Amino acid sequence: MTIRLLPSLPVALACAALAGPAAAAEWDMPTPYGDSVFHTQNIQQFAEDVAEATDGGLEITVHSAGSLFAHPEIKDSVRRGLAPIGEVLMSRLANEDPIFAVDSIPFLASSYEESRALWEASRPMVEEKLAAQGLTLLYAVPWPGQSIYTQEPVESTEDLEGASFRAYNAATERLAQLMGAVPTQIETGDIPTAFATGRVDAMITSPSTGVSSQAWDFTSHYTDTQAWLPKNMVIVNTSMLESLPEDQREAIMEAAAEAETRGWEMSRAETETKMATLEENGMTISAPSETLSEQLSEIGATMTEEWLEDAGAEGAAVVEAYEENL
Ligand code: PCA
Repeated sequence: MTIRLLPSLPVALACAALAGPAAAAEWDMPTPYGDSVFHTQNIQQFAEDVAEATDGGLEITVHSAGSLFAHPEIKDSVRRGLAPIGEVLMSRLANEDPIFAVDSIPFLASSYEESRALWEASRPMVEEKLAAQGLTLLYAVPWPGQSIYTQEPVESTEDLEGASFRAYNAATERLAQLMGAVPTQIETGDIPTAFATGRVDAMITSPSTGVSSQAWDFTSHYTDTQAWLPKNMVIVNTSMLESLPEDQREAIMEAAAEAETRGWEMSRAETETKMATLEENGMTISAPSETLSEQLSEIGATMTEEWLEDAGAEGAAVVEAYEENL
């Protein structure tokens, strides 16, 4: 007697037909920032849009606040396919290529209009650099402008000399050094503890991060420099994207384009509302003094020069395209 281990072809086909449509794909999505942050809320909406457009065929589960992978590991986890999709601060990849840091130079692009022009000028190159690593850029959204948080009023960079200054990328480290402060890298979730334990005395970040970290608990002055708008970007593992059925791929690309438009609007709206929250909680909001403005724009010029030197012909091409877009 022969024992048949495999069902005959007709039986296999019948089983497949009974199983109905292909099982839903489930994607885990690591992100660095907390649930109350507008970037995360935008991503939640993106995930809902994808689920809806695919009739539940592609479910994206968002793991916020570095709960699945810590911020420094997110890009590599997506590249290696440990997570199909994730979010990172673009300028955190500056050590791989200076192009990723173009949005973190003080006063190169400090309004939403300039920031948009810079993004249009730099996007193709960012996409190319990511593609070389098997990654596809889905979209990018800026944080509101970066402003200074301190205990005491800041009239000039001399007031920050020797201060421990919280940094979140290479550019904020360099900025701290150029102001005579001492940079320390701290993730957003660790900001309150870093101030409470005296590891840092000052920081530069958006009103959004000021509010999500309750900056009024450990600083009292917000100096409204709005010096640059660094972006978060959502990236996907290209081969995992390509392994999806075409309609699901299209659903992702469409939801991503909507998330980009929505995210830029959310960011712009946050600048005012979150500054108001800082004020309601007792922080003093002030415009930078003339001296501070001059000093910071000089530092911006230095950092632009350094970046251009670093980024070579590619950097020059991006800045040229940016100026044409303005
Ligand atoms: N918030 C993030 C990046 C820029 C921002 O506004 C942070 O402070 O780390």
